[in-house]
Amino acid sequence: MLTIAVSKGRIYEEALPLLKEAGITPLDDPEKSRKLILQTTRDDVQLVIIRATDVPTFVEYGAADLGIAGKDVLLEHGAESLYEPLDLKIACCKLMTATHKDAPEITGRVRVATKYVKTAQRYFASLGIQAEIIKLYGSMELAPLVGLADCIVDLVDTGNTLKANGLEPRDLIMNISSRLVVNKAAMKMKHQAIAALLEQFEHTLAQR
Ligand code: PRT
Ligand code: MG
Repeated sequence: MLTIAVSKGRIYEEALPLLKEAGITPLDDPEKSRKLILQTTRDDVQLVIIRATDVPTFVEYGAADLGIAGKDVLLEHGAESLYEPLDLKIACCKLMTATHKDAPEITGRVRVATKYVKTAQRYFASLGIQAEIIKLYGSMELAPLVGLADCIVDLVDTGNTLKANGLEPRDLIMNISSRLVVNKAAMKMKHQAIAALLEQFEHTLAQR
């Protein structure tokens, strides 16, 4: 049995066509069902539905053999403990700094609100900017508006969320997409099944 960890929402939606090409169609819809383990049209494959940020943890500990996770989440988790063999090029967006439309350029010392604490720390350190990072779990856009931070580090897709809050994107930290991750022991123990699945995904991606 192969267990694949996936989060609900955009990653699941965009992963479905890829899974389908590999003969994997879940028997329940996670948006409607309360089931956390989904059987699929393949007897040897099941999905576990978890929070996006928990995917690396499940795969690292072998609770799932494979997982699909955003590069943002993997960077923050520290992905040395996982194999990351494939860029699935789904759920794409940009990790960026953002601030008030008329805020001055960031130099010297800066206060940054984000849920990406490690990544933000690394980014500002690489620029030689002293950053005080304030960890938030959501609604980052609010922070500059109420004086909690000078800027934020967050994911940007259309830019509409920033715009609606009078903020604008500033610097690109990294282009983000979702990656297939694999548990290291599973890669050895279930090599044939995992290699076949990887090949199928690669084939589908090459045709896009
Ligand atoms: O939502 P929940 O708290 O359950 O968890 P999550 O936010 O970690 O999960 P989810 O499903 O929202 O995101 C999962 C993954 O999708 C992320 O880890 C990214 O790799 C990827 N992804 C791609 C995005 C976006 N695009 C995105 N636009 N994740 C979040 N956003 C958010 C962003 O944080 C901001 O609030 O959408 C807003 C910006 O969108 P625009 O279009 O207004 O710019
Ligand atoms: Mg979200």
